[in-house]
Amino acid sequence: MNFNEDPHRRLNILTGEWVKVSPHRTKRPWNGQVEKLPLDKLPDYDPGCYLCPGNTRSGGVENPAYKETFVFDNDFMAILPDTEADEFKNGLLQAKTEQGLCRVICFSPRHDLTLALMENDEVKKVVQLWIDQYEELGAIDYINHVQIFENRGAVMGCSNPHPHGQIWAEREIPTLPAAELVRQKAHYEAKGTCLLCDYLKQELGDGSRIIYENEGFAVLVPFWAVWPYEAMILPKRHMNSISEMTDSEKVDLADAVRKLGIKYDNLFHTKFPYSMGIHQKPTDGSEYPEAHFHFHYYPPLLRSATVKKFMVGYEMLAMPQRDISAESAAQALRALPEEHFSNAEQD
Ligand code: H2U
Ligand code: ZN
Repeated sequence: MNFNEDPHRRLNILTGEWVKVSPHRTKRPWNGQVEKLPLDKLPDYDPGCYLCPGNTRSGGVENPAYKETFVFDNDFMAILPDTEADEFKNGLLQAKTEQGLCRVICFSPRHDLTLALMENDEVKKVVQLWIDQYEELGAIDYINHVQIFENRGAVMGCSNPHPHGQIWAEREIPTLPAAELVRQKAHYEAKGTCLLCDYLKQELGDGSRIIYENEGFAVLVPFWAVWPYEAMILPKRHMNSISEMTDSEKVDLADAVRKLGIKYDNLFHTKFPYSMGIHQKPTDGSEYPEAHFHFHYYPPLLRSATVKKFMVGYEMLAMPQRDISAESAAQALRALPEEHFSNAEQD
């Protein structure tokens, strides 16, 4: 089977789902077409931004004059801490109450920055904040899962460019991380080894889908990527959660997050939109030795700063499909500079 010629399907080992790959539709990995749109130059402080230091949010609360990172309880939580446990069953209809809380994390007081444009030690503070929040929220009795994520860019439905992420912490383990844990556990029980440790060993040996690596982390396009430039960040050491990182691993994670962000932005000379998030050990008190923490990045752009991939038609009705192969996407990202284009242009 020729990965670059033959239509085929690939297995997502984390979910058990398949993705269709139609590589013959794009013979060349990278056609070099880049629409260079002018980047809207943002001010470093926006008086109308609800995340900037000192500004007032919708609920009337004033943000402190924060200097590094800042966390607050979301003023419009999607799940609430005081919802009582309740179940509904009527014939085939079922429902359950959800209990939890939502927080917003500002990565920087600077309105105009992004993770890709911040310094490594600043991103390391974001990493530390993720760890602190995971531990603090995970310690709450009824919180069994902490989902940390970032949703970036107007195409992803994010209206505020101020660098920020979110956390939803809740009683139930949500469906996607739960499905990945089932697969990781099955592998662990059958083979006695970690699924993602074994996968990473194979990817590092092969190299064709590796985008970037440092001592502690690998950044790669998963073999089963669905989104054109989908990526994962994986620790090289088996760790169940972000709490287990050494100080140098925190530095390496910050570096991996930055480098992937820079390469993404450099791909189409834009603030590359994406949703990213961390999957790790639930906080229900169980051990989960099979869990290998990792980041998923799901970016929608396909060919330029404005042409995105739509998950419609066949994909909504049948299964996901992609044209460019995971290997071509990784090759394009690997080849890009590790300096952000906006800094390079200033030099
Ligand atoms: P996005 O990451 O999708 O842009 O969401 C930002 C969050 O900020 C969103 O969940 C919250 C919204 O509820 N928010 C506040 O908590 N206070 C505000 O004053 C505005 C927005
Ligand atoms: Zn702002």
